[in-house]
Amino acid sequence: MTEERTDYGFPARAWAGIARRRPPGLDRVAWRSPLRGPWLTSVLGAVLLASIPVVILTGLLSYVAYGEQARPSDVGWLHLPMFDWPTDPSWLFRLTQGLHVGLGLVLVPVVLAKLWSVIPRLFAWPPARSAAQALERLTLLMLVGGLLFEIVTGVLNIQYDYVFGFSFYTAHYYGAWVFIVGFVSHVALKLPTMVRSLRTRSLREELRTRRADTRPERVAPDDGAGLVAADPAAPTMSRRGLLALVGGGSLLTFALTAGQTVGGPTRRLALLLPRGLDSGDGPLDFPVNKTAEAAAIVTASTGATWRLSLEGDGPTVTLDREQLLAMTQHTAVLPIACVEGWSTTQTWTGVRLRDLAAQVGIGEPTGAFVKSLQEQGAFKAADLNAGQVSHADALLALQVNGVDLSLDHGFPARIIVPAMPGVLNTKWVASIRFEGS
Ligand SMILES: Nc1nc2c(c(=O)[nH]1)N[C@H]1C(S)=C(S)[C@@H](COP(=O)(O)O)O[C@H]1N2
Ligand SMILES: [Mo]
Repeated sequence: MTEERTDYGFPARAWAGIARRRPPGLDRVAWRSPLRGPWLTSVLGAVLLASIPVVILTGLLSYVAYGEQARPSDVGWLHLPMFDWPTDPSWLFRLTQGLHVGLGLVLVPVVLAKLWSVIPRLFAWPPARSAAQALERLTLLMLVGGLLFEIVTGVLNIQYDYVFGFSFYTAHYYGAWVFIVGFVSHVALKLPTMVRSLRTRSLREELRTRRADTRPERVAPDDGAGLVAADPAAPTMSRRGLLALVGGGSLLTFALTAGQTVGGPTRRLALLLPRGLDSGDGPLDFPVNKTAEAAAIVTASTGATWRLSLEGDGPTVTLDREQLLAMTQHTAVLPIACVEGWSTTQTWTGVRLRDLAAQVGIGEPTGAFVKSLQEQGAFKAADLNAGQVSHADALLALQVNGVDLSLDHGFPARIIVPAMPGVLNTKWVASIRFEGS
């Protein structure tokens, strides 16, 4: 006699045993909120479905914008097809990165509410009833695990809290792919349910319903996906109240973040931006990513003995700051947009990079490698692409807002190029090697 088997291939009797042996405590957890149900989950899901692709796309664009060199490690076959990051419009990276960080933060309350809305499913026992369901739950693990990992690493990064012993960049990138696989599978599996569930109630009606009139969702016994409480408690808030709470949470997050990009007095509100608020006097008062002290830049090396060395076709040319100031100066209003989400637009003056390339016999630069005086740390060098070296507003800045750069902003000279990620705008430049002809 052959024993009956489940889809897992387990003997049915053994599986029935596992199913019966619910871990202690699980059945005592009673999820009784009368608000939970497929409609509520679907409303939150629809918001995330509309917005998360923007966060994913802008995140992947950030990877492209960084270019090859800024990456601390090789990501193997997850490498994306690359294109040269453009220089126009100059606010491009400010927009894409601001959206990535800003929208990512604003969605946190929505994500938490959605997790709350499906939590009974987390405690479902047995964990899966068929092979298909086991696979679905694996994609859920990638979805939820990946998302929480991205939120935690992302938030720690903008807090400058590199508590983890691995590269933020690599971890956030790998985590993103785990999440993307989970997200795409989840949408593919659940989209029909979401659409169906959204039709079961009217949002407008729901926004008019008071707590006293709030009733559990009515669903077919096999269609509630275990979300609707079997024994619902009396409502402590309406669905309207819950949506307002989530929306309010998102608005508050927005208010505490937007200042980091809007700037001016609103920057004081940007509590999620722990950059020092006092970063210099008057024209120099805009955020400093890393101070000269933190980068171990010694004042001696930036003083009168400082020389810029230029390499290209032929012998190396060295220039001091006076000689650079004697060259044609160009002024451009350009943003610094940091990967951490903050940005600021300032008026920079200095020598065009293409004029410097001409000094070493390169009439048509196709790239440049910039090195800083900085000896340690991650951002001490950068590779610029052809567009970035040859743009008319691509500068080796000597001044900002009409005054000499401060040491913290990169004195004696720093790179500033339109639409380039903040990190590549090297401060305390020591040398530039131009490629081209
Ligand atoms: N040498 C060097 N250049 C650097 C950095 C650095 O740490 N070292 N930080 C970069 C980063 S991440 C940003 S966002 C900008 C910030 O410029 P700011 O401090 O003048 O605002 O400088 C870039 N240039
Ligand atoms: Mo940055």
